[in-house]
Amino acid sequence: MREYNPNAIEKKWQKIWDDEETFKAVIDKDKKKFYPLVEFPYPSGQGLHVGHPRPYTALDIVARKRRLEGENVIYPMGWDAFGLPTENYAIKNHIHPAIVTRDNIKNFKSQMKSIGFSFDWSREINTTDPNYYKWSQWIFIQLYKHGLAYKKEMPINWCPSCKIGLANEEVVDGKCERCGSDVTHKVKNQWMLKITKYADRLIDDLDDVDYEEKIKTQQKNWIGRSYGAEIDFKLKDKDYKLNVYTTRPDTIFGATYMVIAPEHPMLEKFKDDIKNLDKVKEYQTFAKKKSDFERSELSKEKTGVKLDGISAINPVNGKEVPIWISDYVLISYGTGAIMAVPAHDERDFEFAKKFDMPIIPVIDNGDEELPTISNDKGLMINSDFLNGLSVDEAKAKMIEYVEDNEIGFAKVNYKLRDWVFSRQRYWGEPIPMIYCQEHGWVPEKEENLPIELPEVESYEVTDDGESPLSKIDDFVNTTCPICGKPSKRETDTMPQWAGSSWYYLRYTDHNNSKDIASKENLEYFTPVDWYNGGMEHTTLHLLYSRFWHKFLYDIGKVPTKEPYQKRTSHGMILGEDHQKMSKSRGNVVNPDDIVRDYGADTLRVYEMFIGDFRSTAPWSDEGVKGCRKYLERVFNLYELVEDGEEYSKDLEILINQTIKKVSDDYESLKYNTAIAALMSLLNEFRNKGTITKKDYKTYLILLNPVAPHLTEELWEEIGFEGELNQASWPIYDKSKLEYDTIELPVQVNGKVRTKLNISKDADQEDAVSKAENDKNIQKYIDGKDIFKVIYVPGKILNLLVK
Ligand code: ANZ
Repeated sequence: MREYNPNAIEKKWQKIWDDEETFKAVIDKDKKKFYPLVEFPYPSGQGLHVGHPRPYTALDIVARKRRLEGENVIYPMGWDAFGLPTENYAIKNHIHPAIVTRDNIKNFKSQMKSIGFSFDWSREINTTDPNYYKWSQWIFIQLYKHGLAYKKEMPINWCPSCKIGLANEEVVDGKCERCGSDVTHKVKNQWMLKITKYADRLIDDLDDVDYEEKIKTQQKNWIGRSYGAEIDFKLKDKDYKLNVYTTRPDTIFGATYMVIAPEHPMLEKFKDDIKNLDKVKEYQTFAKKKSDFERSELSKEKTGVKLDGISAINPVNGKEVPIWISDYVLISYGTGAIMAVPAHDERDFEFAKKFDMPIIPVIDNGDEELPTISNDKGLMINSDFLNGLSVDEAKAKMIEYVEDNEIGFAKVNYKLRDWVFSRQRYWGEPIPMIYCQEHGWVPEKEENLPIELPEVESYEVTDDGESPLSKIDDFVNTTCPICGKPSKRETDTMPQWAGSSWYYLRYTDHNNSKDIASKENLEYFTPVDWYNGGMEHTTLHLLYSRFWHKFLYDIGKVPTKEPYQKRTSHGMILGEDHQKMSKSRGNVVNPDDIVRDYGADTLRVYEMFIGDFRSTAPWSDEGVKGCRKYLERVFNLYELVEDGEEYSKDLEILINQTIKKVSDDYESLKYNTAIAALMSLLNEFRNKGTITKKDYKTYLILLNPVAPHLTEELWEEIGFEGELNQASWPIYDKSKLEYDTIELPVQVNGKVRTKLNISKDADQEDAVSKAENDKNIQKYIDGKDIFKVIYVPGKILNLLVK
């Protein structure tokens, strides 16, 4: 066996691909385009991690295969480079974040190149490049002009340690996603984007795309559309209506008390009437410390304070009901107030039990214990004019009733909140807005974009939580684009999600200085045909970018309603100890080491062979070695090759089957089984001892998408025409997918006695003579007379004997 030296081979081919711009995508209207996309990374200081190459290799396989099938593939890569870790690193080490970013990108890029991805590097983008973020700012201005960006005083999630406002999505289990500190609340004037205006379309248009079902479900749940009603409860002896949102207007006769959020404005308004105001205030302070997540946790012990001195009237029966404040009602959802129906709602039930409130069932559910939650089958009771109706009928009737009596209306609600778009940080896109005493907020003139980040001495957030930009007079002081009078610039920057909300558009025309991308390029290349990314981005990035895309579609900038035709996701790669890889656990595997010690092709094969692509998989050094061994055997396969322009006769069917399997599997995320099929074909080659050139050629092409360097090298070595990347993907012969021989059941007097391996087209004479020579059959026919033969070729042979 000759020695396989991947490092030399890999460097050689990477250079050829670079020099020849093999993977550069150019518009060619005669060819079908294919746009696969993987999430561009945040270029962190740690460099590439073995988790990164998993999706990159997967779609690289599809990209390479599709090119061989004659499609025009655009497979781009870039850098999502704004973000806190770089800024924090810059602060700590006194290096400009732009320099940190540049160095990190350099490292990431060389790592990626060493793995041989077929990215079109000529289209590389970087979200921190002013030529890129100019267009992020431009999109912001369009959003503003269309009423989709606005400033609002918001109780925002606040991380006291990062000193930064967090979007709901950045709060995980009540803690800051980045640093793990407990998140509190703070009122801030923030730029908001009205993603809620797109809530319906973000749900309904999921019908038109091919996303994995779990991704669709997560998006729908996140948007959380629910159908219900808003109903007014008058305060007793006051001219004030307390408005509640309920999805269950049918249960209103069971509303025995009300709960308002501790932040509800009614509390301020009636502070003179509330006799226990001290207790109320104390509770407000207590609630402020918790995140929405903690507050709405089901299992949590219920807390609350009953308002002393004010109460409300149930509008359908005139009964007086007490009002409580409790943190399980959130100010940010519905109206911030609820009618509590303890008989049919779990939280209300727990609360009522704890504070001894009456519980009145209004749906007859037989003997089931309260609270009955899934009560769609029972009929209404204790509910006056609703009695005897089904839940659905009662809902409709109640909505009609409240509308007729002008005490409410039908209402659709969404869990989705508008997107908090401001960050009081340095390392982000400056929000291109100017505040003028006379004209209020005015967008910067488009011809002045980009508004570049100024050089600063210190990136530290100010203690009052304002952006470091607020301390730079040169930046802050400007003039009003309308009247020219001295005005002040916005000093907040955009969140990390801005640049990634439209990057896939920029790849199609990344140098365009007049537009986000030209119409022609967008029309040719978009939408993205296949986007693979992590499940952790389903409710953040994926939703945000769909929102921006729909907006751009509405203003005529992009040709399609949806950015991504298909979305799949991959599982995480764990450490050898089956734990998430992390520095502190010491179980991190560096892809550079694998490339150096085993070769990039081995890394690629292993990353795909590690297990089902959608599932998490633990790393194993043994597994890596196994993949390396496999490639060594491929490297030595040439020994078996003899001349021959056709497939070896006895391998023909297996090869056709393998072409079919590998082709199908590469397209359906079953990379591991495709590789297994190639490994077993290799074994058959070895068993046979010799193979034809055609056998070899097909094998190299099938393996090429996974192990591109090695296969190119072998292709060149044996002298096949051109480079492998210009070859054509093999097409299997449908008539040669099954072996001719079948297992033919043979019956004697109607009972199956054996199965014969026989050609499926064998004639009767042949079949009978084979049967007569079979030991199992001889037992039953010896000394007897075959008086009749029933034979259905390929199905059955029945011998009738006497
Ligand atoms: C009465 C009722 C009876 C309710 C019943 C439920 C069951 P979704 O589906 O999530 O939209 N709710 C309304 N606003 C709330 C807030 N700000 N904080 C906490 N809970 C709130 O849920 C809507 C239901 O959640 C509403 O319907 C309300 O309780 C509660 F048998 O009203 B329901």
